[in-house]
Amino acid sequence: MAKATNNTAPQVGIIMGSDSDLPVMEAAAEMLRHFGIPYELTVVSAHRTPMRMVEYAKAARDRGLKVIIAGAGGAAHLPGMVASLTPLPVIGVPVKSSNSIDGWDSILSILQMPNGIPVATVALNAAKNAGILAGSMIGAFDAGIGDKVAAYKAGLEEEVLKKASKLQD
Ligand code: RP5
Repeated sequence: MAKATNNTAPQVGIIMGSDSDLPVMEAAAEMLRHFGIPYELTVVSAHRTPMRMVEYAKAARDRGLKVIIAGAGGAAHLPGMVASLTPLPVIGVPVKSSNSIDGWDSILSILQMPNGIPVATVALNAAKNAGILAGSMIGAFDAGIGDKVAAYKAGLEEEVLKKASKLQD
């Protein structure tokens, strides 16, 4: 169904409601490549391809996925509906689509889930953070990946400290 990025079985599924979300969602894939986590990426629409969404979510765990990153804009029901159909953790990325109400439509559609069906919602268009969060989840059970996430965060700290020391000079 979904296109895998290499020969290794994907651990993270990146899905999005439309190919128009791809420019935003690519940042999640970039972080997963950085951490060396195999992933797959495809379009699954809650409204335009509802049966495909059900099939994808129902099969995800048995296919070996560990985390799903779902991005959508507008009436962004994809992450929540997928979360209702799988026990896997779902990270939701609110995408600011072209006809959005400043992105609030996407944010609230993904964030305001009912009790019992959580979606880990990142900030508007923050697919990069979704990739890092997926890395942290996989890294909690895989020391090699955990070390890569730790190194990434150490790099951020180093960068800030370098800038801070320049300001002091
Ligand atoms: C949502 O509608 C998609 O996730 C996208 O963000 C938005 C607009 O989709 P297109 O009309 O560009 O295909 O389902």
